Amino acid sequence: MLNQRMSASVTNLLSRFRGCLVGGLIGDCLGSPFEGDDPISRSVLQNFMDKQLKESSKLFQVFSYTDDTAMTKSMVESFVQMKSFDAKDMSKKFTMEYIKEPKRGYGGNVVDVFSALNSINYEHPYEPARHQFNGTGSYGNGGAMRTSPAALFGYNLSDKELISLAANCARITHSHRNGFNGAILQCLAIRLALDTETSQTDQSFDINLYLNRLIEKMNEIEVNGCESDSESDGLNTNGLSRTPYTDKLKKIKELFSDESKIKGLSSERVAYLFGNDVSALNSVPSAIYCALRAQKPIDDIESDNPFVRTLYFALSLGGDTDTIASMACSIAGALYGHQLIPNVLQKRCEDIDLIVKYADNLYSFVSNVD
Ligand code: F2R
Ligand code: MG
Ligand code: MG
Repeated sequence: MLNQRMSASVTNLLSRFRGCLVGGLIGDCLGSPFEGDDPISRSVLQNFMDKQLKESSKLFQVFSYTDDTAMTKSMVESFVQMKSFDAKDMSKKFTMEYIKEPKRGYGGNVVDVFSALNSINYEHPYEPARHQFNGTGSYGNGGAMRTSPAALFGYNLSDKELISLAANCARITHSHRNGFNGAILQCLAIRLALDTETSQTDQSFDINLYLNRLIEKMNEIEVNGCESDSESDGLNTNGLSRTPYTDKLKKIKELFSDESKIKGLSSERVAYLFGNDVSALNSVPSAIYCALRAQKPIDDIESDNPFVRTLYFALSLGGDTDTIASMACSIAGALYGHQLIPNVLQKRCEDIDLIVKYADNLYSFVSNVD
């Protein structure tokens, strides 16, 4: 039986679930060749994208996924098998996946968490992450990059319950408040995208409303904390803003209030304003910016498809391209649905069929609960 949230919801929810996971996979696979580069020129990228969008390339290149997708897959597998969130099982799945395929480009320090989890037999799944970085915890974007399954599995939850789910999934590896708050923000950005009606003719939607809702939620979380906050979660901000995500979202809103400001903003400037590195604070707001900016045409990006523009713009920021593109394209996929994602881009990704199946599994779960 469909519950209240589902029955009142937007059109094409299955397509949006698929779009979200497939978008994340495409961003990761096509972003990984550029990870660590400086902002990338539009001509280099146009060549790259033209090649990837061609069906008839002689050597049809398929790109491997990285840690972003490896951990996303483990999240889905844990949710689907356990039919609930089980921190012990999820922490074990992350670790087993890493042991099976360690060369997926994992973060520099998160591998120590896997090793510690394994040595304590997953009995206290939040403990190892708390000891990272002399007890401050990781503020890397590893919690945010894999959060899309939480947004889908938690589709029927209240906002409060979803926020707690996203935080708890992230805290297995990221106990710094900027680490798990980044995961919460990315999760809420996907939830809002799933709920946002887009125009059938030009895929437009109300960006101001979208940002107002995100700002309201993040401000509440950053000011009051979420249920997962505790003394050791990096609440001491050492004189920095206590609301860094809200501050960046407000800046994004300010820019979008003036079309001329947005139009003139280069990729370099976006990377400078919002970041392009492996910290969650310097990548999640950037990913949201890319997904929103791509709703309208962008100078020098030759595509009338907002999903393709999202990918393109996210890659152009340089830096942590696989992760920023993965997060941006998850949001774009949840907004526009699977049907807008070019088939040829999907075929370029390792495990595309499995990812579609995983999206269907999550959709079945949320549409069958009483
Ligand atoms: N690791 C990478 N890319 C490196 C190059 C990969 C290469 N292409 C290859 O093939 O090998 N990418 C992946 O890592 C990011 C996610 O990282 P995650 O999971 O957050 O890891 P970690 O180790 O927790 O944090 C990452 C780095 O952030 C800094 N850091 C975090 N918290 C800190 C703190 N409290 N104090 C100081 N520094 C902190 C550290 O430098 C960590 O190593 C994604 O981009 C993914 O794609
Ligand atoms: Mg990666
Ligand atoms: Mg990355």
